Amino acid sequence: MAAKRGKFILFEGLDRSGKSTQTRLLLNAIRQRGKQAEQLSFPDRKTLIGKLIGDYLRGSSKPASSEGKDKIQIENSETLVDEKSKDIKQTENESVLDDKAIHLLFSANRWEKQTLMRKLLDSGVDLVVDRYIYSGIAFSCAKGMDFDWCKAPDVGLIAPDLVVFLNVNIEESTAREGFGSERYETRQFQSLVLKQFQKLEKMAVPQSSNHSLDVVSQQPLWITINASQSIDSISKSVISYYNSLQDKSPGDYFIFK
Ligand code: 2DT
Ligand code: MG
Repeated sequence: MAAKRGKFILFEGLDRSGKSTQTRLLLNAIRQRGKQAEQLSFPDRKTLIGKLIGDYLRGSSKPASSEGKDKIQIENSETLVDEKSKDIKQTENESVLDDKAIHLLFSANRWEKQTLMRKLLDSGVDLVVDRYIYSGIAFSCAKGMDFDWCKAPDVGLIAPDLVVFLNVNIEESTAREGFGSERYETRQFQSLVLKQFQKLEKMAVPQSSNHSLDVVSQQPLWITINASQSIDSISKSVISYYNSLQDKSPGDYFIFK
């Protein structure tokens, strides 16, 4: 075990907000100092659970926005039998795509990485993570799901030391190359997700005005960065926040409550 545990930095934001780029830049900056750092991304599509999630995200059906979408309509007319059985088949096929089921899979995908994450942190390795708990809550609540229900399966997970929320203008992010290829990537849904992220931001511990993070806190610190700035200036401010994080001992983590 190392004398100091690694730091856990999380990037959150909408699709195409620059998370992957900033994750890579922070990782490089840490490694250049001779410190070990590893990158994790959620969902981790390589695990068995992650493969189910990947199939779901690549699926063509649009995000559900109402509870009970899978309720089968009862019809009396015999001419509707074919339509009815189509409905039933679709419901069977989509049972794996139920909003609650997929939410739990995203959470399970985090739980299956906990042992590894603890081991890395305790041996002094920094973790730079692309999406985690907050995406889990924001994307599901954007479908109209209950906040407490969405939060519950993640309670007990190791929480990050610092959350960097890359706040992007939706006009900009949805126009970026590659946007629109996966399930949640519609402008309308992204704006609902953004509202949820803004709620989470209000609940989080804000950055202190003097830019020092040595605040005694029971929660990770949340930094919102304007993601329309240049890649370089975003990266510079991320690194300066990283530099001001307090050292902690192995086993001493924030736990998501
Ligand atoms: P990427 O584009 O980053 O691969 O994410 N998502 C993610 C959820 O709905 N719940 C979660 O818990 C996580 C981690 C965000 C794919 C999509 O999955 C969403 C976008
Ligand atoms: Mg994406």
